[in-house]
Amino acid sequence: MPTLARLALLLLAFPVVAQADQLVTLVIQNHTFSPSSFEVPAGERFRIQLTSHDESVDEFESYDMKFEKIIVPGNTVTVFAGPLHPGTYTFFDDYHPDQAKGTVTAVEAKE
Ligand SMILES: [Cu+2]
Repeated sequence: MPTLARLALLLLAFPVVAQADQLVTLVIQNHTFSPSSFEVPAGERFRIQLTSHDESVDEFESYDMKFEKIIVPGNTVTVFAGPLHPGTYTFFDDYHPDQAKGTVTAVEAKE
């Protein structure tokens, strides 16, 4: 295959890269996420920025979206997630998993 055609195919395969990632901001306080659930467009990468108002260390984690990050009180961390197929995905604070949990719902873009 000619190099240019190959390059065009490569670009088509990653249409999301050219777009700015959507940013979702969350807070954790008293080991509770706020908001605890939110929506993102399916098929797009996004970032979650989490600020901790907790008084002890938390671990922001998701098996579904494959991230894991320690967050100390007063700090802000950012994780990358997606692109996701339509559906609901969970995240939690691994140090307080029974209390601190939330969901992301990926919704198909409207035509
Ligand atoms: Cu916690």
